[in-house]
Amino acid sequence: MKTMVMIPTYCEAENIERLIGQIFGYASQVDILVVDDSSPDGTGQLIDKLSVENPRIHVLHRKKLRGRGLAGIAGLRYALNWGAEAVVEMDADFSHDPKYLPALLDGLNQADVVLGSRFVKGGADVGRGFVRHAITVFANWYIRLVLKIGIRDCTSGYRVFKREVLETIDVDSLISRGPAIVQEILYSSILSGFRVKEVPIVFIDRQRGNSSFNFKIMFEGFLMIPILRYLAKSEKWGQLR
Ligand SMILES: Nc1nc2c(ncn2[C@@H]2O[C@H](COP(=O)(O)OP(=O)(O)OP(=O)(O)O)[C@@H](O)[C@H]2O)c(=O)[nH]1
Ligand SMILES: [Mg+2]
Repeated sequence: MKTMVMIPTYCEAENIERLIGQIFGYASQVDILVVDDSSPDGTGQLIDKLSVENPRIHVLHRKKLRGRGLAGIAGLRYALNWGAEAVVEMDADFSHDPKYLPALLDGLNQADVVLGSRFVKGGADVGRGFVRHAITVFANWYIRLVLKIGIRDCTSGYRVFKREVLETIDVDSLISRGPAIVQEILYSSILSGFRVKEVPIVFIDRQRGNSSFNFKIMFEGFLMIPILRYLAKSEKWGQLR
């Protein structure tokens, strides 16, 4: 299956080269796309150099409005245009261990969307401080309650989609500009009737580089959830987007 691993980056120069090496080690058949938002630490130039050496490394430089959501949309669009039959999304900071790639890709035999999940048997959230862990647990409870979905790890950004899912939900119509894109895509996939499977992962806290997490981003994310629910209930889904 033609597979693209899409990694959004903002200041990940300390991580990205080693990560790419490990991804090819665990999943030699994939192409890798890095979507960089003009990182001031030189991540973009580093990937340019790597992509010249290896044509299976692709890079998309975004110059205007920065954001995890906007970068994700651009990356998924690129992967579809490239002809991907499966698209993996993962973070650059090693929280998403590439060793799980074979299990995640294998999950596509039973589902259309496969999530790397911290909250199913065998999964874990390791090394995060009490506050970050509590925020994640609360966010999952809140998202399940508001969106009425039976997913254990709704905030996991480590997942795989079949091409058909991304075509059906229409990535260009997504409205989230920040990390809430993760929930919007998941919810949209479920509303469209696709099967979701959760595969256990042990999530390790970022060891190098700087976090882009802050409370503004967190509150924007919380606010997006009832908006998504409202759009779905009022059958404006797809029209307002
Ligand atoms: N292109 C792009 N990528 C981003 C942006 N913000 C974050 N990312 C990337 O999205 C992924 C997740 O961001 P993280 O900073 O790890 O967010 P987090 O996991 O909530 O927080 P920490 O792990 O504590 O840093 C990483 O690969 C980031 O480099 C952005 O504005 N643009
Ligand atoms: Mg992270």
